Amino acid sequence: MKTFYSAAHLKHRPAQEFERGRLAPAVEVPERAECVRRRIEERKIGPLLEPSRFDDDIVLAVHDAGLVSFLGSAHARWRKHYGEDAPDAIPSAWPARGMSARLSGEIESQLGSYSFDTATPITRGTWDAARDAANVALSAAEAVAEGEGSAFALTRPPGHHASFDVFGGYCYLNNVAIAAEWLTKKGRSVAILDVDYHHGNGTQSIFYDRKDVLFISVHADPSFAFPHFLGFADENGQSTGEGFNLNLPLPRGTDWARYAEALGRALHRVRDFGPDVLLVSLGLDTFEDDPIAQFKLTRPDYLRMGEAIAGLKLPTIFNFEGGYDLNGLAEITVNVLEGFEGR
Ligand code: FKS
Ligand code: ZN
Repeated sequence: MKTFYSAAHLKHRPAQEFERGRLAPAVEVPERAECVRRRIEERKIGPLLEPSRFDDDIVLAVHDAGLVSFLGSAHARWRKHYGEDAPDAIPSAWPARGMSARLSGEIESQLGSYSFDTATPITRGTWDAARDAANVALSAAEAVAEGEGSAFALTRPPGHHASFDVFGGYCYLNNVAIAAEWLTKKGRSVAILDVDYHHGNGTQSIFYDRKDVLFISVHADPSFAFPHFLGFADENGQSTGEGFNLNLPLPRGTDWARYAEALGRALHRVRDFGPDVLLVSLGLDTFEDDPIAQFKLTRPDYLRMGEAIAGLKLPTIFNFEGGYDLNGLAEITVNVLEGFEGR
């Protein structure tokens, strides 16, 4: 299958994030996408293609114009405020309960208003990387709309935690949501299957009141896992979108037997819905050796995952999200693609 990839992701290299009350080395690093790209080439999965450039219109069909212009100018404004060699921008105050959500032009005010965590630094190159990741996802969607049976969008930074007007969880723009929106504008119905360890709160919220985009997520129960505040089993969608959101939260220590059962339910729901296109938010942090997650999937399980998704016989776009074990990441990612292709 075709893989879309942009070297622009290399410009996004956050140094640190807050972890357990301390600044720790960031885990969402360029080497993640680089090791996957190398293995795609070694295993001859298919051509590696640069994305086309898509207009801002499609980004703005998903995201708030204020968020988009903030992200585009944030680091320059941060440097203006704190000096040319200021480190990555990390928010430190948010408009929580009991405060006004008034937005001032001040950089700290905007950083807090548009974000939900401390794990998502804005660096000098973040915007270029995030904007081209959207192009990567859109290019994969375009390839499938033009008749490819499948495509892989090797996006970085990831996207599924970014909502209409809030970035966070290592995500700035919601690549999968932007691709899904583009497909619906081309008249296609879309199912999004999110298999990242973490709930795709951004994607869920963007499509929560819509029935032309089905959102299904299999993830670690938010009662113990990030993003903590969304992803519970009783979130089913609202108004016209009621019944078109399905969350399948799983406990700590989930292994393939338990995972496969949930995945089976998810695939069943996709089949019932009968979309024109399937978009997979492909997070690989369900792996047993993942440093920030607590599921127990093993290397061969990812072949099974790919095979199970192939069973739907739908035009399918795989879109890279999380996954942090740099020893296993390339192999398990490509296992999903090879399992899908029956190789
Ligand atoms: C403090 C704990 C914050 C953030 C976890 C983010 C997970 C991101 C992801 C994505 F796919 F978006 F990359 N943990 N350091 O894996 O869901
Ligand atoms: Zn994740």
